Amino acid sequence: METTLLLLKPDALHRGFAGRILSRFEDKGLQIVGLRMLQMDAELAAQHYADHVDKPFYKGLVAFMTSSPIVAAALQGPDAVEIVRKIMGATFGPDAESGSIRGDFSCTKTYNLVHGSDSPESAERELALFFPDGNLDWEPTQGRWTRE
Ligand code: 3AN
Repeated sequence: METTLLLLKPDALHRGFAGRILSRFEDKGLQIVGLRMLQMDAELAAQHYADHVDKPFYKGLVAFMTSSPIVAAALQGPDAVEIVRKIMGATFGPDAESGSIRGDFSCTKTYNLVHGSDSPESAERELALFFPDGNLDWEPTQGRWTRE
């Protein structure tokens, strides 16, 4: 069983997609075990995007991510990291497959609606940033039908 971090970026909230996007993960059988609405500050953005600090898009990405509130969700399920990435689609909207969130709702590189951890190790690090109090270990009862 894995738990991963999903972020609904500012564009997802401005465009009123928060509920619809979260529903896609719930529909698949993933469980929301943690949920927060917050505005990232520069420090949290720097920690979260530490791997990208030298990239040319870093400054714009941080400015965008700190510009207005986001939603952070902890999603749990078997292979949650991989499943979430698949449902999100390829990084850039124009490349993302139809049927994925980015494929259906984004036609830009920057405004791609969602972030999902890219490995179990990243998930652990990122969940600690956005859910520092933990409390993600309660036991949902849907598992009889969505787990093997
Ligand atoms: P993903 O979010 O699919 O894991 P990463 O980790 O390669 O993608 O990039 C992190 C974020 O940085 C992306 N979600 C995207 O918003 C942004 N990003 C990456 N490359 C570019 C780029 N060339 N131009 C603008 N934004 C970018």
